[in-house]
Amino acid sequence: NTSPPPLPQPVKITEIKHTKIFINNEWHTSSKGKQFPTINPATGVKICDIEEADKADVDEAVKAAKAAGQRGSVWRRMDASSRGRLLNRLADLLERERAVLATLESKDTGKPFLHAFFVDLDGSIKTLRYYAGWTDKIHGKTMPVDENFVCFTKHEPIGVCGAIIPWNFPLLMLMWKIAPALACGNTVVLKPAEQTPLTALHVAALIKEAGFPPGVVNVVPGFGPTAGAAIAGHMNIDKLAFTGSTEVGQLVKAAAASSNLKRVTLELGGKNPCIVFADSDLQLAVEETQKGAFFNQGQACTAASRVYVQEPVYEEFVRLSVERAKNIVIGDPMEPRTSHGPQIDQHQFEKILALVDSGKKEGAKLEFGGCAVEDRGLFIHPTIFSDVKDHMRIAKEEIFGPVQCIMKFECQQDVIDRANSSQFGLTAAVFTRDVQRAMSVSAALEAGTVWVNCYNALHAQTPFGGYKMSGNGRELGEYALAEYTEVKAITIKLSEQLR
Ligand code: TXE
Repeated sequence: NTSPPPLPQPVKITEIKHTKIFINNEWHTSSKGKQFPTINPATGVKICDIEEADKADVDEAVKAAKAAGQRGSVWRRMDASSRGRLLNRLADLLERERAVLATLESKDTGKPFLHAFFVDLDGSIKTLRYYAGWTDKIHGKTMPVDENFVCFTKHEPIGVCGAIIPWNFPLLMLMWKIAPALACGNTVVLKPAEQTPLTALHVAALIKEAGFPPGVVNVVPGFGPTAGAAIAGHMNIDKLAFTGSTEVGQLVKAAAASSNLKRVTLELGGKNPCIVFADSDLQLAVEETQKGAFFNQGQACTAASRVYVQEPVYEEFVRLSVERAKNIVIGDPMEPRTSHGPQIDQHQFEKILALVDSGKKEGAKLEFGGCAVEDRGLFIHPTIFSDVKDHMRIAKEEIFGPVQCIMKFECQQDVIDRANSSQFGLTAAVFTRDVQRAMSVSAALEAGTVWVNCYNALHAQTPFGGYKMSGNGRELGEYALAEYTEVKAITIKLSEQLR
């Protein structure tokens, strides 16, 4: 029998189980007695109310996290290999709850259920398992110092790690933060985005079920200027990992500097160039750049938002891109055929449409889409502009919506300069069949990730992060361990030299 396995199905959820603040493995109501609604962006209907954390709740969460990580605590005394087993057990629970979590994620963000199931859940589980394997492999070094000293380093946990995450990949961003933090023995206070608290709270219940000691992970749903600012400026948070807008990235780094100089990693915006050379596999380039532009309704920091196509294949590239866009199915995110859902909220919806309008006004050629879906709330048609010029707003600003901007180029040196002329430097892509060219262009691009003949190829093993104003530090891979450890040098004086 060669028939493919049946597609996973969304789960019928009649009542959301976890809506409260999670501190010390217990559920708490808001200290201010406030709640906020979380809305399904596909329907505009409220899913449920969530207990709203503010500064006082963050203080409680930090107290719990600090106590959980102090010298002599269960967590601090736990063998590294046992920490790995706990992370793997959490991954097992994510596998068990995969359809539930994908359903919650789809309802809360509007992304198609199957994307949540196959992309977000897959990435989350793999991230956990990858860092589970690291727990007992975080080694120091021995230094051959002069005279009769022995010197070695230990990599120790930093302490309480604050995490502030966005709404575009709520579960995946949570795992990118907590998995390396816990692997290195830290404790965590995490604030999900106010638009999408559901999967973080469900995972909190699984963290308790897996057997993590109380206080090791705390989840404080709430808003940026209140709960988020309390984390960024907290005197007892030792490290902050933030993913979100560049503006807020600047605010949290300033707050970290003026409070206790907590370590900060930032993963911010992008305006990611893709360079398609005339010798490339054009069909592949069309597919990958378009998936890169429209994936997650364009709400991705890696969005392929500037596509430079070499002059001889430019017309054909535009034609094929428009053909391909016609096959995108806009609809109910729970339906298996749907490939395109709504934007997250009214604010983003309006920001995107304003940028689309600016593109029309500034003279870009609208090839496809270019407006909201009629009578359908927050849905926007996938949009393609050609003849985009570098000075236009749509070529410079992060749109964070389903808008593909296609530009023409003639020579390699020129396109590299244009690709690099941005404040951002997150990702970039090159399409060519020439290995020498792929290597030369990759070397010249100012970006933390360069994809060659592929797009959005992210792996738990590979570091991710930005040059320039796209961020500081790296997430994922072995590199992320350095962001979650302090290095201690221990120097011992011996009575005689070891020679
Ligand atoms: O981001 P915010 P928004 C970009 C994208 C998007 C724009 C605005 O261009 O259109 O940002 O999105 C918390 N102190 N990205 O407004 O506000 C907030 O509660 C501490 C790119 O949603 O940066 C949420 O948890 N925290 C991005 C998180 O910051 C604060 C993903 C992100 O929200 C805060 C999302 C404050 N003063 C948006 N204000 C990416 N890199 O993938 C807000 N927050």
